[in-house]
Amino acid sequence: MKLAKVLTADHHTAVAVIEDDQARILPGMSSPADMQLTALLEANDPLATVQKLLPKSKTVRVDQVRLLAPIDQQEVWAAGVTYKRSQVARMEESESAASHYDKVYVAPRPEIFFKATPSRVVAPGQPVRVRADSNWSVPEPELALVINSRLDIVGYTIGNDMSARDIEGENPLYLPQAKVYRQCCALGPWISVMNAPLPVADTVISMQITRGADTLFQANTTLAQMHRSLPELVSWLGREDEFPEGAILLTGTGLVPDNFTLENGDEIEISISGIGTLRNPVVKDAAVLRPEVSRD
Ligand code: DO4
Ligand code: MG
Repeated sequence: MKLAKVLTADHHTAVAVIEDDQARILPGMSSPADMQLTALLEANDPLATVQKLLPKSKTVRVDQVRLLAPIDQQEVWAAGVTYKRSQVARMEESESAASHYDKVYVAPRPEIFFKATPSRVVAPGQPVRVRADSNWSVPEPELALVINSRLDIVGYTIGNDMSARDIEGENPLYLPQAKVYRQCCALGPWISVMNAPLPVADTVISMQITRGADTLFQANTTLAQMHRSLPELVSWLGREDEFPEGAILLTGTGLVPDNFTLENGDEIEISISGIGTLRNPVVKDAAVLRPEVSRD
């Protein structure tokens, strides 16, 4: 079932079930508009809860609503170096930190970092940003786990962990600046809620980047290439931490374009089989928002 957060034609935020070209808008529940999705994800059986609401839904064409990012108040976290491809790319970009990436790939404790608050997350069709102070930035197409407050994986969506590789490569202590900034993450197009775990061996993640009429990058990988299991990543995220609203966990990238940087106007398309396709244009300003201020 595809559970989307939508903006209706009369400007209301609602949760809808997407079926082909139709959006079945669920009736509002007792929780506030910005917690309706969370209320469903927190239910003991989200699929059964939605099924019960469907007879009271209002059906419109999908093009009559706007898809919002499928997130309420959840924090977005991300795992890193979970695929060999990411380990190799990181070791190449950062001479000084190469051994850290090597070690974290095989260590029991994975790399997990804070990625975004909801205000930094963009919806399908909305621009993701390249920092104006980065000359080497890439999208990272990642399976995103939707987790409730009990740390159950209740759904899956697509995430783009935008990354400034030059900033991250210069010094690993710059990682938060390379990863967390305005419009640094895209999520969507909806949450796939399934009654069985995602089939790891068969799930394909693909990414295409276009500039005008040219395709600059096209590649795919599968979840089977991931070096860790999904429950393993969630259990590390939940160690000594609590997520009263649930959380979104990006699971790392298995695709890293070589000799490539995103530019203003590029288009990114990320597909994950069994979930859907997330498309976003890229924006990069000519100058940084606030110029450098010197020490004296
Ligand atoms: O350590 C840097 C970040 C790694 C990452 O984001 C990834 O592997 O996806
Ligand atoms: Mg990543």
